Amino acid sequence: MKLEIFCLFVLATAANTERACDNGWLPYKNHCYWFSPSPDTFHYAVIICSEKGSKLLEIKDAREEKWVLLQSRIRGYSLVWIGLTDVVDDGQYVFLSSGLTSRYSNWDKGEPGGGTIENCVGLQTKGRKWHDYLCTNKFFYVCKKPAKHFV
Ligand SMILES: [Ca+2]
Repeated sequence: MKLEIFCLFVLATAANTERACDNGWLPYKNHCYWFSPSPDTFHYAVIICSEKGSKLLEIKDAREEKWVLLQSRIRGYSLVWIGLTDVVDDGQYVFLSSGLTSRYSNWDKGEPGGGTIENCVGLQTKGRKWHDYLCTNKFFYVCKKPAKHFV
């Protein structure tokens, strides 16, 4: 009897998770994340995320970043694009979706250092720091959208 109740609980939990995020998306703190199977340019990553009804990852805080790093490293990514760019005003990095500056930042020493040449931000999964890169580089990326209900 106890085992049956436990099984029901597990099933209910699994069903909840499925409703919160579509297949292929991972839930974390009220959001769903999709990890790209292949690397692409910053621009193409933005298009793919948009087509999926989501945004290229905009990191809110160190905790979320830590979780993304974990998920990225088990997939063998060495770097992921994040949705920050200074393409409009060099040196002024803003979120791609809102145009606003990020409260959280995690630049490596001497970064961003690419001037007007490098205008897109990548998170290095080994160094766990941000660097600016040529937007035409091809890196793995993460799409993010709100979960359908809180998990
Ligand atoms: Ca720049």
